Amino acid sequence: MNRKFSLVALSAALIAVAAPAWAQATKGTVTKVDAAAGKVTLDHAAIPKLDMDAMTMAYPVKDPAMVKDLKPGDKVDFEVDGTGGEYTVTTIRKAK
Ligand SMILES: [Cu+2]
Repeated sequence: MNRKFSLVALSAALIAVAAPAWAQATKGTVTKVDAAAGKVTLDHAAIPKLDMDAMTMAYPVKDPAMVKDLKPGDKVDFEVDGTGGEYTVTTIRKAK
């Protein structure tokens, strides 16, 4: 294997590993942040995996630090974990 090919293969492998983390991300807009309570209110698109329509709702976040740099109006990509009717935002980032 030559060096150039190795780099291409490595890059492809990294992309393959990195992609699934956001593959199921949902688009939304922040409407309110309550970092003290560890909550973020999102006007979000439908979330098929949770059978949830587009709506605006408040979600608890896994770690309050995740939302400290967010403010109303920010466009975000986020993921929600939902079990037993309890939804928690597990990842969130500003949309590019
Ligand atoms: Cu919702």
